[in-house]
Amino acid sequence: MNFPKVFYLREVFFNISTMFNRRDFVRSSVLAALATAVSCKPKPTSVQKSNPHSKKGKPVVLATWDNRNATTAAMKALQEGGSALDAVEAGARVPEADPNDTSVGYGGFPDRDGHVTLDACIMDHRGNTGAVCFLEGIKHPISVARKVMEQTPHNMLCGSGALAFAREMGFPEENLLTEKSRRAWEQWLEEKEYRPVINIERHDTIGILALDAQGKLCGACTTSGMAFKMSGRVGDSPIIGAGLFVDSQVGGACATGLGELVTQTLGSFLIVELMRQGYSPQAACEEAVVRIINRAKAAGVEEYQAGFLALSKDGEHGAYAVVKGFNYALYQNEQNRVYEAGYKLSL
Ligand code: SD4
Repeated sequence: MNFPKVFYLREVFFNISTMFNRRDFVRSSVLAALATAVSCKPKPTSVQKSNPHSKKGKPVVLATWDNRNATTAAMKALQEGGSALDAVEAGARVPEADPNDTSVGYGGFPDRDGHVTLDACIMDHRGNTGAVCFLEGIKHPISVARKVMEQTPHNMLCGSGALAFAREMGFPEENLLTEKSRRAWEQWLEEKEYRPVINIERHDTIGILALDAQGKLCGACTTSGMAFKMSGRVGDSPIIGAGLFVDSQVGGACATGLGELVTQTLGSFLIVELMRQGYSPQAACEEAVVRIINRAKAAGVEEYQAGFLALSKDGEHGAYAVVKGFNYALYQNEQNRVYEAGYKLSL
């Protein structure tokens, strides 16, 4: 049963007590015993299922896709005495600066009007959050998101407000549209006749989680979003709970893939809450993928991908995707490796 326990029990009580019309004390004692039995029922073993590559051990850095350069930078930050927050920021800045990564920062594919617009968020081990969305002309939105968290009373700044804040904080403005991305956009204009298409994806967004040796867990997520999106479109990546969620007492999770579906299911928050209820990181990721598939069916979305990563406070990880092709980088026990994630649907 996937309902949070409290909600589920409340429903059980409400339905049963209405049926019996609150008749007598004996019956309510039976109900109490029944409820206790439900709550003590052992969890099915599938919720404790572990990832075949999962180990325990701190420190650990986990990132979506083959972002081994990012996990290296994050681990280096930790080894040099930086915090888990420094680590995820350092890691996220690597693909942001890479002109060949067409899903993140500099060189990201533009929207359908030819503008590169960026989304990012960051979350620390205390539960503080910062985010920017629809930001143009700044190569490192993750660092602007961190400044939002640390220097403002707000969670998120958007568009021209985010840009004005970035300028105020001294971030340089640059043209982020590379020649390669401009050509890809022009070709898309010819083929797609300027129609918004929901399932165009390149899938290289980075979500990154770092757990330091002291057990502090932080996360970051940064993207240029869906390629050739409508102007102003914001995906899941800068939305706390959707593209990223962290609770140092439990674990963290991040997402990549079709942002509309990830946002509609609040996938990262869901995973952390399932881990809080005793799900392993792997089982929690698998459940989040099932929710995505159900949502896609209901919305009539046919071709899509979404993938999740989860990291527990003990350093155990999980990874799962809708379809084949999602991989991730794990830096743990002095090894920096890429693994293929499991997936639910075979095409
Ligand atoms: C978005 N989730 O904006 C992002 C896209 C993505 O790899 O993950 N691409 O919907």
